[in-house]
This record gives sequence, C-alpha cells and structure tokens, in this order.
Amino acid sequence: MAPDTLNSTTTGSAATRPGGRVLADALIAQGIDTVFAVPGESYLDVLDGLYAVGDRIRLVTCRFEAGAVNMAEAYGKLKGRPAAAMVTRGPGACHGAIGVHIAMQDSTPMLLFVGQIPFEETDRDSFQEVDYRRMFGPLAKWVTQIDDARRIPELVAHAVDVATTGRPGPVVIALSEEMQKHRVDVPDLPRVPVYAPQPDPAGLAAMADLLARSERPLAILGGTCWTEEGRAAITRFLVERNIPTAVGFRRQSVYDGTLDNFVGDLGVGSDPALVARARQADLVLAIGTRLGEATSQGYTLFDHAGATGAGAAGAGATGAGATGAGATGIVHVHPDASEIGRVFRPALGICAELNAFARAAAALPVQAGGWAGWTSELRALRVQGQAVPAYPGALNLAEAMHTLQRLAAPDAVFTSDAGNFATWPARFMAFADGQRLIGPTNGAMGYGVPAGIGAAIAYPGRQVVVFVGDGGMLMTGQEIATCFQEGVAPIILVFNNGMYGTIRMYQERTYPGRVSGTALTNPDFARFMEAFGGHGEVVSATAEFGPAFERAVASGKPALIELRMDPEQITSRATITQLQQGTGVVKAACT
Ligand SMILES: Cc1ncc(C[n+]2csc(CCOP(=O)(O)OP(=O)(O)O)c2C)c(N)n1
Ligand SMILES: [Mg+2]
Repeated sequence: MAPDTLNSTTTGSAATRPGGRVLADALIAQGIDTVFAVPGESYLDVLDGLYAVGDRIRLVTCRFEAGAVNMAEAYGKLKGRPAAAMVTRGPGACHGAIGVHIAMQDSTPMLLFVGQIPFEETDRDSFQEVDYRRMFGPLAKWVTQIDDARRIPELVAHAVDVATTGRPGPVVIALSEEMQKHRVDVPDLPRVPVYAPQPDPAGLAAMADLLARSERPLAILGGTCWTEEGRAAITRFLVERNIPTAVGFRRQSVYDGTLDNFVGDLGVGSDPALVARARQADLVLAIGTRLGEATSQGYTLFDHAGATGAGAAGAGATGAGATGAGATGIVHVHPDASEIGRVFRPALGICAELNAFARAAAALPVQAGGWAGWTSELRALRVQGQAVPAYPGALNLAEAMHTLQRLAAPDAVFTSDAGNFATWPARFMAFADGQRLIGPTNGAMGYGVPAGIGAAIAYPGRQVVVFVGDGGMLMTGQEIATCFQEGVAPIILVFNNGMYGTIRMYQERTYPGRVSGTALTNPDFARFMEAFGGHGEVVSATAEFGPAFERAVASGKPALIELRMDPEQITSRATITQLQQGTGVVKAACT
C-alpha cells in the first residue's frame, strides 16, 4: 500500500493533519506497531490515517470484535507492551468488551479505540450512542474520550503510560467522529524513558532475613511484563536457593517448568497434593502474582492476616509476624502498592517493577537454606502427578500431551481457551524456558483461537499451538479466516467431548444425572478447518496423535486436530460416574 504523501508530516510544523492521521502518527510515536480491528464508519478517518502511514503499522482485519480485542490482549501479554484494538461504536464496543475484561483481570497492557458518534449529537440516544466512560468504567484501567484533535498526542501518550505502568491494564479511548476529520497543527509527542521503581534495599534485607528463618518456603510467581532478563534473574534467585517454585493461575510463561525446583501451578485445577503442601509452607514469596481467587484457592490458602496453614497453626501465631524460630507469612512483591495486602496482609510488602526486583534479588548473597528435603518432596509430587494414569477410551490425553511436549518446537507458544480441557496440558506438560503458555485468567471462553493468532503475529515464524474445547472453538473459531488473511498458521487442538464439560462437571456433582443445557451438537471440526483452506485431522486413539501433529506441522497451513475424547473422562482427575457418586475431584475444573 502506498503511503499518502499529502499528509506525511510527522513532526510539529505549520502543516496540518486531520485527526485520523494525527492518531496514526501518535500510535507510531508511542511504539504501537500493530492494530487489530473490525472496521466501522465511526472511525473511517482513523482507518484512512492508518492507510496513510502504510506498513509502519500492521493493520489486522478481524471477523469479530471479541477476536480482535483478544488478539490485541494476547499480543500485549506476550510482548509486555500494548497493541491496539479498534472497534466501532455501540455494537462493536459491546462485542469487544470481553477483551477489556480479560486484559484487566490479567494485568495486560492494551489500548482499545472505539469510534464514537459526532460530539454534537451527544445525549440524544442517537444511532449507536454509548457513554464509554460509564460502560467501560468498571472494566478498564482508564477510559477517556478525545473530542479535540489537538489533544490526540497528549491523550494517546498518557493512555500508553497508564496501560503499561504499575499494574498494567487496558485503556479505552473513544474517538468523537467529527474530531477525526478536523485538521490541526499539533506536534507528535515522543516516548519518554522512565526508570522503573526499584526495590528498597531494606525490603530486600528483610526478605532475606525471613528466608533465612524459613524452613518450608514456597515461591509463587505471576504477573506480566517480565523481560527475558528479568525471568533469567528471578530464575537464578530461586534456583540458587533451591526454593520450590509454583506459578499462579495460567502464569506458566513466567517460569521454566522443566527445572528441578518447579512444583506446579496454583489455580483452578491444581494438583490437590500441591495445594495441601502450599498450606504447610511457612513462608510464601508471592512475586508478581496477585493473590487472586484462583491462585489462592478461593481465598483459602492463607488467612486474612496473611498466615499460611503452617503459621495459623503455629503456637501463638498472630499472622503477619514470625512465630517461634521460623518465619510465617507472605512476602508480596508487586509493581502496584495497592495490590499488596489487598486481601491478605503480608509479613512484608515490596513495591517494585518486577524485573528490577528480580535483578536485585539475584544479586543478594546466597545462603544455603535447610529446606532441600521440602523442595524434593514438592518436586516429587509434581513428577508423580505427571505420570500417565489409565483412562477409559482409546485416546489417552495424558500420553498425547507427553507426545506434544516431545514434538513441539522448543520455542513454541501455546495459547489456551477456558474449560476443563485446559487441565490436560497444565498437568501433563512442562513448558520449557523458550516456550510460553498464555490463557485468560478470568476464564473467558473464546480466547484461545484469537490469542493464537495474536501470538503468531507477535512472534512471526514461531510455532503456535492452541488448546480449546468444542464449546470455545465455535465461540471465536471463525477467526481462522484471519489466519489466512495474515499468513499465520497456528495448530489448533480441539478437545471434543460433545459438551460444555466444565459446567456439566458441576452439574453432575450438584444435580447428578440431570443434564441441563450443557450437551453440544458439533460440526465436523476437521472439515470446518478444511473449508477455510487449512489442514484438518481427527484423532481418536493415542497412537494417532503424534503422526497427526507432525502432519499438521508439515502442512505449513493453519491446522486443526480434533481430539475425540471419551466424554466419561470429564477431567484428568474424575469421571462422570465418580462425580455422580461424590468421589471425583471437582476442583479439577479449569474455567
Ligand atoms: C464467555 C464465557 N461463557 C461462558 C462461560 C462459562 N463456562 C466455563 S467453562 C464452560 C464450558 C467450556 O466448554 P468447552 O469449551 O467445550 O470445554 P470443556 O469444559 O468441555 O473442556 C462454560 C460454558 C465462560 N467461562 N466464558
Ligand atoms: Mg467440551
């Protein structure tokens, strides 16, 4: 596409630019290089501005606003810097809202631009009119509206600052229609190097002191915007001290799951044995993670005074402080001070940018802890939990996941939708240092496929594998068309159990045998993919999986592998019959 030379001025000068062009230039100035969009006449001038800047911004045209915003969210989650999504007013904004909720709960930097009605028509309930400050107020980190084109550079720059600092999150920017056309003379604003908040040395010393007195420490890692350097530093800190390390809900990307001190994930669907041990930890290093509902096992892992079961049971435990010779409680490290102590009062809080904290922690003197036995015990549980059990049916998904781990590229990016199927990779795979796994911590179905496309666009050339259920596949599966449009080729694994399995699981536990609203009649998924021009496979038996995956990779096309599951095996830890009899592990769900 030929850039429009008529409007090519990008720095302050006497030349005027229309608002739509100022916005495109403001995105470039703030380092935004990718926009995921479903077009609307409400932001025609911005689309024209994007046309004018040519390939300096990649414009990805999507099929559904939820797909577009999920792609932008996944891009931001992986890159640690925001992409933009653009949607039209009213209906487009409503469809796209899911991605704002995901970005907020996941602490993902993201910008969502919404075309707005002409300013002069405000409050007439005019065509597609919505007040976005009210609509997105509780969903987004910040919502603004640009009514004057001269303020575009200022407000876009601030939006990026808000989205990327402290606890990162989504910013929604409504764009009044008329102002997009106004020609203004306004300079672009540069990005400013801002040095991140460093951890206070006194806080680090206090942490080291607590650690020295601990007998059973446990690290829980989470958060977003980790850099490669930050991850390497926190790994060094934890490995050198042999501290057992778990990740929070769907935060497998933060830590190398193949390391000997990795003990699993704490979230919905965790190994009950790990959860039991986490309750026995006397010191929890919560690094970057929010101690949210899923990670804290429904807010039960600690008491509100911040003591673990070990601390609460200890003689004279008062919660936040030390009891006896050992340390009890939480050290909470988070970039946003208001997250520290939000639900659980920690023994110690350290507010710092995570990579800065990791660097400083790795530089602390290494003291040998007395917890080697504790670490090996937790690691043994993790290894034991990954052993392949016998399951009913011809397709053993535990074994298929082991095969996937063997065959996947060392730098593969995995994206997950929400549903029971997610327990299979979480339990049976170990995600290596070069690999990433992302999913929606708010349990949003419809995330997996668009996230896979966002990942493939964020990391050109890397293998992308999507985990999704038969339910989630048809929520946003039409975005396969976007794969072809953009020339990306994720491999989609559809776990087909013919039902909204997670809900059926709860149903069977609460109302055994009374199946209501959870059965699904599905299409032929492989042919669905073939209809777009992609590669389709059906796997019904364990031995078929490896060759099917290899054929999918070799095809070089977007590929879909339908995994025909035995519906009786409702999770990796329970059958429907067990649930009906009240003997299955129900918390193995992974919404
Ligand atoms: C957008 C959205 N709608 C509904 C739900 C509630 N919900 C959670 S899991 C689930 C079923 C998922 O079904 P499927 O994708 O087939 O995966 P399965 O649980 O069968 O493995 C539903 C309906 C949700 N989490 N998100
Ligand atoms: Mg299903």
